[in-house]
Amino acid sequence: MSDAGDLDLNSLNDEELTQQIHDDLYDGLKEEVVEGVNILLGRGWSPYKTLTEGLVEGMRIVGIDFRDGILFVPEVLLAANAMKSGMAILRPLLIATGAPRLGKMIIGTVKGDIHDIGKNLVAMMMEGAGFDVINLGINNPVENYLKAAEEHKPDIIGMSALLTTTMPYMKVVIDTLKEKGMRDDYIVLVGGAPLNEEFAKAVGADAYCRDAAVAVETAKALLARRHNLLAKG
Ligand code: B1M
Repeated sequence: MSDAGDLDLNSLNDEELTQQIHDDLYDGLKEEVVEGVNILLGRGWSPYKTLTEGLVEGMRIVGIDFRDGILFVPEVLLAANAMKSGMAILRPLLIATGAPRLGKMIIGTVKGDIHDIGKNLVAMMMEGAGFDVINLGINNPVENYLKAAEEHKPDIIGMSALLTTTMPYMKVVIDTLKEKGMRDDYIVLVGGAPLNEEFAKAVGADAYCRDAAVAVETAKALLARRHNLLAKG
């Protein structure tokens, strides 16, 4: 899509550079994406603005062409790797906010699903907002959630699914928590592109989170509500 070879990214204005990052992400050009992200940060862009307008928007475009059969798995994998390199620069900046510690969350992508960019982004934003986050990675069977819940005693269990074929597994996890009498010990948040509020309700989650920023707001609100309820006895 782009001809990034001998282009001086510094010579582009913000709008052109953002567009170029989208193109470089699309082409899986890791080093160029990293350079673009660093330039935007150097120009005073916040890590969050850089993340959403530079990287997430770029990946949205990749998703459209993947859906339409213009891009295939190998190309999308390269794009995902370029995205992750950009995220690696932003992560320490997003989590180093010095926010007071609010609580603990475990989060993982469910069994059968290996998509992890959105889940990692949620983990980063939650850390930045003051949550301790235990990231369980991808392809998690229910046992992993149970083991991590027992070991880390989190306030929140987060689950991510990007496939219509894997999202029903969230119900397996929640039903197992119910069977074991553990469901009410946790706030369960779910997210991922194919989900919606109705689905979250149907599987018995506490809330659906459309994106990472909503995940942070929802976690804070539900945790505050829980603390109030506990205080009232
Ligand atoms: Co996949 N893939 N993929 N893929 N892939 C989708 C999801 C798809 C929609 C593409 C398409 O057709 N348009 C489609 C699913 C269709 C469907 O189910 N109806 C699809 C498919 C079909 C597949 C394969 C089956 C392809 C194949 O092999 N033929 C295969 C499945 C592999 C598997 O999991 N078993 C596959 C593989 C891959 C790659 C490995 C190539 C790669 C993943 C790399 C990686 O993650 N490390 C990949 C990618 C990159 C995508 C798209 C293009 C982008 C996903 C992404 O990273 N988005 C995706 C297209 C799309 O989603 N439109 C697609 C950016 C990210 C920031 O957004 O993940 O939505 P998102 O996360 C958001 C919110 O959803 C929310 O917050 C995040 C940040 O704002 N959120 C949460 C997410 N998780 C949350 C958890 C929470 C809260 C909020 O917990 C509290």
